[in-house]
This record gives sequence, structure tokens and C-alpha cells, in this order.
Amino acid sequence: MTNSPTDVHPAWLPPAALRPVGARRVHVAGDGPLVATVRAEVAAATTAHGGALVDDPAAADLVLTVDPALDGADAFVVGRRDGVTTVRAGGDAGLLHALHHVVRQGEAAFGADHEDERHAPVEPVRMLDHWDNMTVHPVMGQVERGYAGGSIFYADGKVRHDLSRVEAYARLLGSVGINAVGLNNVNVHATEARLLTDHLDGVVRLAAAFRPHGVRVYLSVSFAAPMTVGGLPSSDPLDPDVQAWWADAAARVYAAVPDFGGFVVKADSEGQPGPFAYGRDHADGANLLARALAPFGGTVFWRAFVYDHHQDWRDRSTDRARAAYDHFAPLDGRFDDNVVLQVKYGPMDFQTREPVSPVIAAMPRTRLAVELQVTQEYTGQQRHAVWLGPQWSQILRFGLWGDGGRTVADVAAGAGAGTGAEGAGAAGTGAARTGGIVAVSNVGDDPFWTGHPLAQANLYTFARLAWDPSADPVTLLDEWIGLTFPDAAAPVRDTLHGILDDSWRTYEDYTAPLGVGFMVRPGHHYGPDVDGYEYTPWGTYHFADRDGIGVDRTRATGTGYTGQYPAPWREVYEDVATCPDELLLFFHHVPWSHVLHSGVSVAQHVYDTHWAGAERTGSNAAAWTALADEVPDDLHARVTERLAEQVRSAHEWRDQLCTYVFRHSGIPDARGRRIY
Ligand code: GCV
Repeated sequence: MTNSPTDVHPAWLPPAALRPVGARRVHVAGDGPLVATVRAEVAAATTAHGGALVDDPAAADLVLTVDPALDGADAFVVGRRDGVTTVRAGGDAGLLHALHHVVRQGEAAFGADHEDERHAPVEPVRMLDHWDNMTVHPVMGQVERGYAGGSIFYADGKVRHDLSRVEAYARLLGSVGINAVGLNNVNVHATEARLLTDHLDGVVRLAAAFRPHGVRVYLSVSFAAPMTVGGLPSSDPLDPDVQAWWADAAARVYAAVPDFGGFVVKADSEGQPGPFAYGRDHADGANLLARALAPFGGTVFWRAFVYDHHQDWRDRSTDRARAAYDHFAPLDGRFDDNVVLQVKYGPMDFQTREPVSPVIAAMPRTRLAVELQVTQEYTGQQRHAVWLGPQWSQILRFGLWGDGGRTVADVAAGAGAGTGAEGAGAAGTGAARTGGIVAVSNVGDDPFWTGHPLAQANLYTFARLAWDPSADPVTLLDEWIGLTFPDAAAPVRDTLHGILDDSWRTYEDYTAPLGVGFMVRPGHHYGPDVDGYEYTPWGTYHFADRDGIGVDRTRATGTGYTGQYPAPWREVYEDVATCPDELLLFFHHVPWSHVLHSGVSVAQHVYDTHWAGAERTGSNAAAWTALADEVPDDLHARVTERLAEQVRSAHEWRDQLCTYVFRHSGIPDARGRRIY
């Protein structure tokens, strides 16, 4: 099959995905920039596929209207009567969401008559953070932890002149309901600190590219900006000159970008400046910025990723997993209303498997957003096909106070606060404290957007889960396959599904076992290095010796981390007998011969999973080879090359892990496979 006709892959919006809408007579009513976007989208589709944009609703097969009487600007109802599909949306944004809902349904949207169905997003903020820099870092490249080329926003130290790629990206994001984008890396370097000032004209242009698709822009700011940009002698949050500097900065940004979203802040973390330098805490720091933004309706997303990255590996009393809770839980109730605390889903750092962060259950008087990582820093760096939908779904559906209770997604949505036993007391009035779902983006200036073309599925699934965290991720995977490969025959769709649906588990199988995490090469985090982090200052250890492996985080004999969870988890994780296998080594140090709930020893588990996982990468690569004539050549070649690297890397992981375990434990593989 020949290549895609344009320079940039259309992702989940190729022209053929809009065929069912484009073949109809469509009426679009309303005005405003988002309605204009809907109209333009429909006009392009009808021109391509033989339908028409019609003025008379009575002559239409599809009627899209804004009805302000409907509750919620993002919401819409869709029904079908007498052969006409009718959408009413609460606002412009809802109209855009509704159009793409109909696109996703395809021909099914024009099938049997049905009553109105209401759709509305669960999470109020659905945000992608870009770790993009304006200049290229000699080691990290332009995008920190970016695996898809350079930034689509910046080139040569400036906002790009040509933003057509950003417009295409904004269209993709708007189509799946993303409504916020952080424009620059949370590690804010000198040039990017001046996005607030010297480069504000570029921010204006980026905001203009995102606006027609319902996406507001945010900037990551440096806590030291009053000094480094403003020339003040201090950045102390209680200093009136510092407060005035931030108030002026915010006023200038809002004068230029009236719908600016606000700031994202990484403070006192991995070398970024913060309030600790002045003996102040993180509520003082966050509220400083919140008060500057409040007159304009802006929000601060203040990150809870704060820990000591100069730890002494000899010091067994310090546990990095405890850090976010220890810093932030005591501050509950002290943050202003326009502060959202942005918490990584796990207590460490975006590992393949971690328990859910206990901070999410601990701050009922604080607005919380949960942060996921779409860019595959620790999950194969877009060289491995790893679809993270099941991981995110499991996190978002996790019952913080036990199965069936309020979930991570509920807390982020501010839903149900104060209504049940869980976390109710401190929720006080029960007022909704809405936060949202945030993720680190995985796109760059690569023609396939994401380096590995199949990593587009992660971007898609993240957005759709942020809209509805209860959605079945596998259904979303098939939705993505159907849109991205609209003309593909069933075997192609089945192969894509087969490569991706269990790929998170496969990756876990051939990498760090049983929740222990890391074991990656220090610095760039790609490939195996079992002891790579063992004697470093980063607080990421597994403590393996000849007798056993794992981190004792119990209250009884370990770091006490299990005590940061509410019941029942504090007991479930405390006891080796009830701790789930997949988190065993996160919570417990056990002998290599310890028998898991699965019935095999820890050592045998490593052998079995690593052989099985590596083998699956080989069968996936073979299945993909068979699609050579079924998908565009350029896409086929790119995926082939990535799958070959995944096979190589998975076997390297397998051999290092199995050899390491055998050399430390002396336990042979019961199945006698080759160990080096
Ligand atoms: C932006 C991890 C990454 C860093 C990243 C940091 C963060 O430590 O390796 O590159 O910095 O997380 O989330 O702030």
C-alpha cells in the first residue's frame, strides 16, 4: 500500500473517518469560534464525501444546535427521530464534542430511532502537559522525556512561525475533549521563564491556535521568576514586592490572552526553586500564585512531586514513597480555592506498576488532579508498543477506601465528597472540589506524532478516559483502531488489537517484577540495569541480596509507608498474606523462595514472566509482518522497526533479570531454560 498523502499522519481523524457524517445533509446552528470549527469540519467532510451543509434544518439528516437551556457547556444530548439525528449542546464546546461523538459512532449514528441520550465529561479539566523546551538540551533533546522528535511549539528559541502543525494537534485534542494544555516543561529553564514576558506574543499565537478547538493554554512558571526575570532580590512568597510582581505578570498575560488557564508549578523538586528557600511551605507558595491569578479566574496546578533527590542510600529510614504525603497531607485545607494539587498517580515516579498514591485519599479539603504519563518514559519510550489504557483505567477506578467506594476518578472530579464514610469528615460542607486529570503528552514533530505510530493509541485513550474514567479501555482501543484504520479489514483490526490489548502486562512481564520498579539505566531510563539505581541518591532501591528482594514499607518492621493509606488498604498492604502479588516487592522484602498467591516462588515468577513476555514480543512482530500489504508502507516500516527493537530489548531484559536472580538466589529455573 502507498504512503499517506500528507507529511503528517492524520491520526484518528483521516478523511475516511468522517465519511458517515460527510455523506449526509447536515445543519449546524449557532455562532462563536467553536461553532465555526464544527461548521468547517462538516463542510470539509461533506465536500469530500458527497453530502452538504444545509441551511434548512427540515432538510437535514443531522442537526447540530446549541441550546443554552441544557445544563453544562460541555454537555450534549443526542437522539434520533423519524430518520433525523438531532444534537442539542449546552454550549459551543458541547457542540464540538457532539460532532465527534457522531463521528465515532459512524453509520450507527444514523441507524434506528432512539430517545435522547445525555453525554457530559466526568472530569472538568482534561489536560496535557508538554515538557517542551524552547531550545535543545544536549542530552535530553528538546522535549524532556520526549520520544517523538522536537517540539511542535518551538524552534530556535522562539515560538514557531508556522503553527499549522499545532493547529492540526489542537484539532485532534479538541475531537477527544481535551480542554487544557501546558505549553512548556515543568523544569523551567531561563529562556522558558520568559514566556511570561519577552515571548508572550508567541503564547498569544499558540492560544489562538488552540482556542477554536476548545483548549485553553497554561504556562509552567519558575518560582524564582521574580528574581531571574524580574530582577528582585527575593522570591519569598510573603514579600509584598514578590506578590506585586506576580500580580503584574498575571495581569499582563491576561491582557494578552483573556482565556489563559493559569500556571503549572514544580517547586522544591529536583532542583527547581520553591518556597522552602524562605522557610515557607507549599501552601504559602501555591497561594502566592493563586492570588495573582484569582482576579482573572486563573488556576494554579501545583505539583506534589516533592522529595529528596540527594538521599544517602545507606540511610534506611528515608523512604521516597512517603515524601509527597509527608509534605502535603498536613497542608490540607490551607490552599486557596483556585489551587489544584497535581498528584502523580503513584508515590514514586510513573513506574509500570505502583500502588495508587495515598495523597489522593488524604486531602479532602483540597482540589486534586491526578497526573498520568502518556509519554512512555518508563514504559518503553515509544520504541516498545505498550498501550497504557488498562493501567490508567485501573488507577482511575481504584476504590480509595475499598472496592466499591469513591474512586481516584471521583476525587479528581470532586464527585461525592462528604457524602459517604470515606473521607467525609474533613470534606466539611461536601462542596464539590473539582480538579481533573492531567498527563504528560507524548507528541513531537515526528510525522507520526508519537514516534511509534501505535503510541497514538495512548494519547487517544488518555483523552477518552479523562472524559469518562469508567469507560472500558478495550472498547476505546477498538474505537481508536476503527477511526485510525477506517478501511482496514477485520484481520488487520484483530492484529492491531492483539498486539496492543495486553501489551502493558507484557511489558511488565519482561521488566522490573512485582512492583519493585526502576531497574532501568540511570539518566535516560531505557533498557535494563538491575542495580543501576541501587547506590544512587535517588531513593529508588530494591535491596536485593542472596536471601531476597523488595522494600519493607510496613509499619511493623519497615518504613511505615503502609500507614499513609486508609483502611482497608493499610492492612491489605501491610500483610504479606494479603498484599497483591503485583505489588509484593513494593511493600515487602521477601526471600527469593517466597511463594506467591499464584503458587510459584518469586524466583520462578521472574523466570516464567520474563520468558513469556519476551516471547510475546516475537509473536507480535511476526503478526505485524503479515500486514505488509494492508497498511501504508511508511507506517508499516516504522512499526516493523520499532517491534524489532522491542524484541531485542525484551530479550536483553529477560536475560539480565533471569541471570541476576539466579546468581543472587541460586534457585534454578524449574523449566531448565538458559541462564547465563
Ligand atoms: C520534568 C521524572 C522525570 C523528569 C521529570 C520529573 C517530573 O523524574 O525523569 O524528567 O521532570 O519526573 O515529573 O517533574
